[in-house]
Amino acid sequence: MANPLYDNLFGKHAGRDAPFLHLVDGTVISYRDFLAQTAQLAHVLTGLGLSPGERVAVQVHKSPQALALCAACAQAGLVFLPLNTAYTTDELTYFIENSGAALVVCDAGKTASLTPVAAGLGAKVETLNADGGGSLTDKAAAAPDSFDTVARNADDLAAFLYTSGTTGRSKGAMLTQSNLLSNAQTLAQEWQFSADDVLLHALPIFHTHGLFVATNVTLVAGGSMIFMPGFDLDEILAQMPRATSMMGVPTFYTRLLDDARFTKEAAAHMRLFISGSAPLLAETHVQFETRTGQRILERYGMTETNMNTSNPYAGERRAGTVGFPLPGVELKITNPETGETLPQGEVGVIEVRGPNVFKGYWQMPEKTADELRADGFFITGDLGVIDEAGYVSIVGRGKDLIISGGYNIYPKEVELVLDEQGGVLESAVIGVPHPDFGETVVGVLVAQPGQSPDTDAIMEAVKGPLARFKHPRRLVVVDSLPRNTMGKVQKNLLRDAYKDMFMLA
Ligand code: MCA
Ligand code: AMP
Repeated sequence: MANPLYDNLFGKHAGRDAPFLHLVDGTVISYRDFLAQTAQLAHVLTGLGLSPGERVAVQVHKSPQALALCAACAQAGLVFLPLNTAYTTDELTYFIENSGAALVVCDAGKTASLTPVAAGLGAKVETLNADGGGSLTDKAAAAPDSFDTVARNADDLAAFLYTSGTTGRSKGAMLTQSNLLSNAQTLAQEWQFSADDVLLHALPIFHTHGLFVATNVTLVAGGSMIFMPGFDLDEILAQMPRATSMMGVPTFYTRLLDDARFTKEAAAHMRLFISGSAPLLAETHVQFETRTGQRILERYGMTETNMNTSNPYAGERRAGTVGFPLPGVELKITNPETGETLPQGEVGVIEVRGPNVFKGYWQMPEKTADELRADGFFITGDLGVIDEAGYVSIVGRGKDLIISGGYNIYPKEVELVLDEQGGVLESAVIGVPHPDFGETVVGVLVAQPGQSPDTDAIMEAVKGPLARFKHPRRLVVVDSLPRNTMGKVQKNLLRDAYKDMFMLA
């Protein structure tokens, strides 16, 4: 009987009294205690009648119990489906329906809106609140603290993460046990994580970055994490002297640099700062080194692939690049029209292949075929170039995507909502530079003839269908959208017209 993911991340720590989680209130949770809670939760999940391979949709605040629920899904052979806490009921309804989740776990405050959705699908609902209380942990408290791990194969599904598309609805990226495990093992080695590492963990645990990269790398190495509910600058600065490493989106680093308390001394105990999920400006990299004497290590990944490239731990961490393909990952730059591999130095679409690449999109064979080639290469939609030394740089996006503070926003999804609003003939949603979030959302509206859209009412109306981070930060009304001869909206011209909107003091 074996379950590679559970055995190699969690099971191998059975009985260890070493710390796994340090909470900001001073509580320390050992591996032994964490695994006991995991086992109790696994009993609850199987007691609810869930069978291996079924999906568990989870929209809960970050807590040790939420992480134990993820581990319990691995131990019980279930597919973990984490969901952004900012998602609205409209958004959640789609994810629950599309995934065919057998269980929905949410905050008690969400049960009234989600119970009817779940009931319509025959799914059960349990609660898990920000403080770790709720029906799930109540039941777990009475369960045995050891559990016979359910056997799974390396190729079995371990997680579903929804990622939006340039057209239509979100797609459930199916990640296998071996996708997650192989990447975590590679990263732990590349970044030289050990049992002595104490990782400052301020990322959410509903995305690849905080869940699979930060947590799984720590588990592979047997280190510990300072597990913070979210990004709190004061708390990060207070905790840094006892941490060795941190992973963050670029906003973490620009916020640190904006604070005079962040000095070389404040960072002296840290051996590694890692950035990803969005482009780190070369300027931020340089400022960081000037301030701390340390170079941020930038890496590049995607929900569908986990991590693909990384700057070297020991060699030169080159600003503005995402480093080299990870061991086991093949990366090529191709012509977007023909799919032909381009010579070194030319800009094209980044394609990757390796044990990290997902199995496909849940019940979307056409979308899978569009992006995942039969030979195993995944077409990322990112535009890149490889320099003569082999460093990969991301120079743009072939896909229409905005990344705000590390969260992805697909303009199409916002445009569909804006187009429905009173007085709006059509809309174009663009990303423009933002000092804190890197990029932010601007909606450009064209009025119906003879009408003037009420932008305040529109900002109110988007709250139902769209999570807060997707809301336009500004709406502008124009006479018409610029189009090329094919009739396609020229978003580059709009981006250029509004590029200084948030940057000028
Ligand atoms: C919060 N808000 C945001 C964002 N975060 N709006 C746009 N973009 C955001 N990222 C909203 C809040 O709801 C609030 O709205 C207002 O903006 C100000 O929030 P603030 O307090 O400043 O934000 P915060 O709570 O401090 O959060 C900012 C953050 C957070 C720390 C940067 O967004 C974050 O943790 N981002 C990390 C995301 C991440 O993990 N990405 C990885 C996915 P109001 O004013 O109305 O209340 S990508 C991935 O996994 C791939 C594979 C990869 O490569 O890593
Ligand atoms: P997600 O869909 O959340 O997995 O986001 C993946 C996307 O984030 C990638 O396709 C890139 O566009 C972007 N991304 C991740 N890491 C980096 C990075 N270091 N530099 C630039 N873009 C990045």
